[in-house]
Amino acid sequence: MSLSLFDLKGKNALITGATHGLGMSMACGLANAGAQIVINDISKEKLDNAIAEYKTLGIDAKGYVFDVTDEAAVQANVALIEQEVGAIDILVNNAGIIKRIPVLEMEVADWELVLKIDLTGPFIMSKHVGKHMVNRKSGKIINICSMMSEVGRETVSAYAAAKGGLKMLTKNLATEWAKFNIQVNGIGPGYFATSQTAPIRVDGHPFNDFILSRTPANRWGNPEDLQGAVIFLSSKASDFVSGHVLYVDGGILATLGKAANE
Ligand code: NAP
Ligand code: GCO
Repeated sequence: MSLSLFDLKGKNALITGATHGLGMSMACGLANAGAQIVINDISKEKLDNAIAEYKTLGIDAKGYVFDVTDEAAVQANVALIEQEVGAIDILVNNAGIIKRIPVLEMEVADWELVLKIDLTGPFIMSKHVGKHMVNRKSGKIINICSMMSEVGRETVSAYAAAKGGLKMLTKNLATEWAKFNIQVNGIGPGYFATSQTAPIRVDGHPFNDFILSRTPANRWGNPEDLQGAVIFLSSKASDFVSGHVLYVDGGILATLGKAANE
C-alpha cells in the first residue's frame, strides 16, 4: 500500500475557525501532508496572529476573515479564495461554539445562536464550496461533529442538537453529492484539551475526573490526535468512504465505563 494515497500535494484545504485549537492542529496536519492551507476566522486580529504562528511552523497559510453564518460573506470569500488561491479541494467545517446552560434556563436566542454557528454554518459553507466541487466533479468535505452527535449530557442540549444534526447533514450531503465524486464525512472528537473545554478541564473539576475515568485511554485528547483522521478523510485513501463519522475519542463511545475504584 503506497503512502502516496495520503499525499495532499497540489490540494487546497479550507479549514474554518482554524486560528487555534482543533482547527489549527488539523490545518497543520493537512499542511504537513502537502496541502496548501487556507484558514478562516471571525476575528481579524486572531487571524493575523495565527498566520504569523503558522509561519513560525514553516506553513504558508492564507487567511480570510468572515462569519460562517453570513451567507453573502461566505459566497464572496469562497469566490475570492477560488480566484486567489485556487480550487478548494478540501473543506473542513470546524468553526463552532458551545453554551453549557440547562434547558430550563436557556434563552431561545442562545439556542438559536448555537444551532446557527454549529449547524447552519456548515450548511452554508458546504453549499457554496460544494457548488464548485460539483462543477469539478471532485471534492472532500469533513464536518467536525462530536461525542454529542451520539450521546447527550446535561446542559449541552443546543450543542447536542446541532452536532446530531451535523451528523445527519453529513450523511445527506454524502448521498446527494456521491454522483459528483464528492466524499462527505465527519470526525467526532472525544474530549480534547482546547480553550473550548478549558472551563471543565481544570484540575479537581468533577467533570475532569469523570472524563479521565470514563475514557479507556484515561486522558484528554491532544489536538494532534486528530491529524491522522483528517489526512485520511482528505486523501485518495478515503475515496470510497462517505457518510461516515470517524470517532477519535480514546475509546469512550465503546464502553459503558467502569466502577469508580475498579
Ligand atoms: P474553539 O477553541 O472554541 O475554536 C472554535 C473556533 O471557531 C475559533 O477559532 C472561533 O473563532 C471559530 N468560530 C466561532 N464562531 C465562528 C463563526 N461564526 N465564523 C467563523 N469562525 C467561528 O473550539 P475547539 O475546541 O478547537 O473545537 C473546534 C471544533 O471541534 C468545534 O466545532 C467544536 O464543537 C468541535 N469539538 C471540540 C471538542 C473538544 O473537546 N474541544 C470535541 C468535539 C468537537 P474565535 O476564537 O475568533 O471566536
Ligand atoms: C462538553 C464538552 C463537549 C466537547 C465535545 C465532546 O461540555 O461536554 O465541551 O461537548 O466539546 O463536543 O465531543
